[in-house]
Amino acid sequence: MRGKKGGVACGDHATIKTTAPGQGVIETIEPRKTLLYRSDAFKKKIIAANVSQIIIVVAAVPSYSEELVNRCLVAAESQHIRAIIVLNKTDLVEPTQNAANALSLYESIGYPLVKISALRNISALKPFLKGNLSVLAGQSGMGKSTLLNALIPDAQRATADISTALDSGCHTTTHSHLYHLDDQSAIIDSPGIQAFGLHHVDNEDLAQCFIEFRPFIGNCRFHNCRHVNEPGCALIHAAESGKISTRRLVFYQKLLQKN
Ligand SMILES: Nc1nc2c(ncn2[C@@H]2O[C@H](COP(=O)(O)OP(=O)(O)OP(=O)(O)O)[C@@H](O)[C@H]2O)c(=O)[nH]1
Ligand SMILES: [Mg+2]
Ligand SMILES: [Zn+2]
Repeated sequence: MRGKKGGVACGDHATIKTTAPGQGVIETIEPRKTLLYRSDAFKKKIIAANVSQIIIVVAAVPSYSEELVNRCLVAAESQHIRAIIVLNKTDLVEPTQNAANALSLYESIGYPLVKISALRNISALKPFLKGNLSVLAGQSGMGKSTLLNALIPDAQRATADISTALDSGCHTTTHSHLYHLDDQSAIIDSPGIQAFGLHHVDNEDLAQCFIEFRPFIGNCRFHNCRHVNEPGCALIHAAESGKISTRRLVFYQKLLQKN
């Protein structure tokens, strides 16, 4: 980039002016189709530009955070980015079982849940990659870079043992990198994320980002219902009658307060 720093993200399309053989400067960045980012009150952190799909990578070891999964889903929905959940490390059979049970909720509301072992077999994921620009996102240590290496052995992404003492990853990947899979498909490996700020998602738009809430929105007694404790709330009623999950409604309400 000439002059202004930053501004360009992995996945951007740019026009470049060559200044010397093998060298150039970015002149312009084309308008973005999507922008996946997180934010707090002070700054925004871009994860990737122009992606059509986010692949949320989770594993039973180290334990994944359901809150982070929910936050990734909200960020994706707010940008109309397709989301799928990959449960990695299925070779760790016993711990994986609990995770699979907990994640079946997301499958039931419409998100594909793809179970793989990046170390042994990733074939279940391959059909989802066709025709997409995907980004691998998730906590440190879930196996994003291991998965990328399984897809593209030449990539030789650094991976690292998880620090089991802390039950967390150790932030091995520090920079995003895009890899082409074929003419129409590419995938981005990104650094592990610990916290996913959603300051940029307005409270009024939040309920729409919970896809299974959509059929009920608009049916509340009050048109400006926040779906917290209002009488005649269609979402609270839907949760009480088992049509939507209380877990997700509670998470929505929690997010509403924080934002
Ligand atoms: N048992 C098992 N271990 C795996 C699997 N996939 C990855 N791992 C291990 O998990 C650890 C972390 O993997 P990474 O690929 O570095 O994780 P990452 O998500 O890229 O982590 P960051 O770059 O820090 O965000 C490594 O020790 C991997 O060998 C798997 O399918 N099964
Ligand atoms: Mg990595
Ligand atoms: Zn309501």
